[in-house]
Amino acid sequence: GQQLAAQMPFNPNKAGEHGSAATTPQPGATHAPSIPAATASTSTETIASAKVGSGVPPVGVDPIAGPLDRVRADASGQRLTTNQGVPIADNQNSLKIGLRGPTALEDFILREKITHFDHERIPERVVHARGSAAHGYFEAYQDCSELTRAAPLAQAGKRTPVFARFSTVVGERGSADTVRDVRGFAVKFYTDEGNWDIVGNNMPVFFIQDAIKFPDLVHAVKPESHHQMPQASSAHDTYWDFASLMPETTHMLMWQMSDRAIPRSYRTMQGFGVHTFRLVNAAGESRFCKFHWNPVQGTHSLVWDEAAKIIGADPDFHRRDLWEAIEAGEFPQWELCLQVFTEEQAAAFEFDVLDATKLVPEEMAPLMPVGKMVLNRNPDNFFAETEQVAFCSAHVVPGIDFSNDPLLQGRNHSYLDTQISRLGGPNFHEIPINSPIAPVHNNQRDGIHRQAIHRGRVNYEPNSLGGGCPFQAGMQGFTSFPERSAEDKVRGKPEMFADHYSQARMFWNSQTAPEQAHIAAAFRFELTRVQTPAVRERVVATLVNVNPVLAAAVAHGLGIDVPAPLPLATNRPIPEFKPSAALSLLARPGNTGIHTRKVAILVAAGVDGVGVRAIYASLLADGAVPRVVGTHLGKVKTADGGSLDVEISLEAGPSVLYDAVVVPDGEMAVNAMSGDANALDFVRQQYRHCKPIMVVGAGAALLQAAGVPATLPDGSADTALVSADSEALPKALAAFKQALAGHRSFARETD
Ligand code: HDE
Repeated sequence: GQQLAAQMPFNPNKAGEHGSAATTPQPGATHAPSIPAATASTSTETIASAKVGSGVPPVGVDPIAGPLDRVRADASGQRLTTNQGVPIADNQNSLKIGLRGPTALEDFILREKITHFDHERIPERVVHARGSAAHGYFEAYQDCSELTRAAPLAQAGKRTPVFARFSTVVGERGSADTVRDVRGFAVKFYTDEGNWDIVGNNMPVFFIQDAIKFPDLVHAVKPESHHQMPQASSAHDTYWDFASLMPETTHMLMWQMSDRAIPRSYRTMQGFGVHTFRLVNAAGESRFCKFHWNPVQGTHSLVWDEAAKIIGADPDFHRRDLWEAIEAGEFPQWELCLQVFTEEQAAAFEFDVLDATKLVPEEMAPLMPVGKMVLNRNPDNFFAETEQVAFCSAHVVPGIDFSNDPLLQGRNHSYLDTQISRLGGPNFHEIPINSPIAPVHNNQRDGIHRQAIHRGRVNYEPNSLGGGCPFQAGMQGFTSFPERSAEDKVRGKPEMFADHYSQARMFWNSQTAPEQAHIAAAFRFELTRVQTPAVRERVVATLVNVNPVLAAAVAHGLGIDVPAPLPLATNRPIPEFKPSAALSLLARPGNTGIHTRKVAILVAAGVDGVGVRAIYASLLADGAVPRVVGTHLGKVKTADGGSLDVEISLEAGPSVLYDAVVVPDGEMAVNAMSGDANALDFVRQQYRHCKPIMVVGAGAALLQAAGVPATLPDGSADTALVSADSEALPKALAAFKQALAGHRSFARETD
């Protein structure tokens, strides 16, 4: 076959038509050099079978790069052509009847170019429109075949390529990153048994219990239909009207109003599959499972005032952060943990595991780390990859199966369905980013934009004319777990679904004091924006059922009395859950130290240049990202007569874009900055947002000029405010780095 294919004419733009010849790069073909040369010349088939299927590809090699190479375009050294490959002589001028005359309809070059442009946009995702994605791999820690047949978990060290997309839910495609919202956390595994998607969020529960309510939820939270406001925000009447009339949202509201909704980075979020899934092993035995992704970088969130300001300072804050970290070789990693429990255990829980508004506390079923995901390559093209990727909760592989969670069952329909209008037809699985590495053979045919050219006349099964191929895989293939069921067909939900508050209470009780304060402030903010008093009151009446302190704090913020609690929807005894430390964001500091933390070093003429260089080098050596920030670009004169290059100005790089600040020594510089509103705001905001600050020598005067307190509000020492004179610099730097690794000093907060 290969010989035959090699003799065939080869059209590099239609590689898919030419069998295995198409998978071997042509002599002289230039590909984006995103993978090591050794693999760039390996055929897709070899990569798919040898590298993905059976074990461990060489370190740094990404098998998905091979298949994608086939469609990568590289115009370097090439002449400009039409879509038909016709060379274009003049791309500046349309064809006219006389230089000042009308344009000729004959100008096919003009018409083709404009027509294509007219159709460049596709509909954005109905939810999760704004997102960013990256390639990487999943590496299994161990053989999990006792639990599941799932291919990526088949053996220790096995690597499976992945593509992960993070997103906000409510905002449009061009909206800002740091809005208060749930974040999507979707991972596509290109396994050797087909594609498996975990389409999760950064919160482990959801707003509603049944898919039939999803359009109502989304209509309520999206910009209001008469005037399309507000953008990318839940702080408006229709959302809270709906939420307060659906008390099942309460637990999720607690998460949504927590700092989880304003992550510092996509890299510092947890991910959750949310629903109960099934693991099925080769013997057909099944256990329930929840999927958790825990960031090796630790969890870390913004504070609200900072998040709101970043929307203006850099609307691409999260997108840029992910992109830059990967470009810098700081590959973000997450551990995949399975939370496994049996049907018998589930039956004994005081909640229903089919209810997506409930989580399984880690104390009731521990997490088992089974592998890690490493994101190590940015996409080549946003549209081709990040925009066109199509995730689907129903994309499972042998070894993974669904539970009867009515939300999940509805999702399994929705995702494929929505792609048909978003990506324009039923063949979206052939778009390179969506096509599996595992071979695809079936009798599905035709449809808009079909890429594959199926040979022969057999497009049905069973057949004898095609030798019975493609044949059913039998027990090798996907088999649904034969769950027993003999029930009436009804519309309704189990009684246990009616407890809406016990886990919301558990969440509240599991938060640290600053986290609780942030939740109360978030409710206050959102409900202050709500204009209908009855809606505000109904939300507070819901919160009374969660915690009276929370309800009182929110009521106070709204200037209302605490209303009577909303009636409970069940007579069943309400379970009491113990606080779970794992539910606090502060429980996972991470182990990457100060890597990728951005530190501003404020400079002006007369700054201590030697000190700045030493601090810069020391931060850089430990993996942080220092930046010299001054009033304007160019050089500043240093105290010793030398000069420093300013990397960004105070205007373009305001405080909120940095995790910490250093004010170096140099009296003249500090005097100048003490009269500069941008510099004063910079240190004030660093302080207000609880970020580590280091002042050296005269630098302390800038804090005084800005009115930054020298101690914590209770009078005790502020360990995140490090003061050094130039002699003690190494010691001060060590203390500063420690504070930086610990993120923030919430004890300062007076918001
Ligand atoms: Fe989604 N959701 N969803 N969702 N969802 C979509 O699919 C839907 C739900 C999630 O980066 C859509 O391709 C229904 C829960 C993510 O491309 C759509 C229900 C969770 C993404 C859809 C839910 C999610 C989506 C829109 C309730 C966390 C973005 C575009 C029954 C476990 C994936 C698209 C990406 C996207 C439907 C609820 C996560 C319309 C009907 C619960 C991360 O199909």
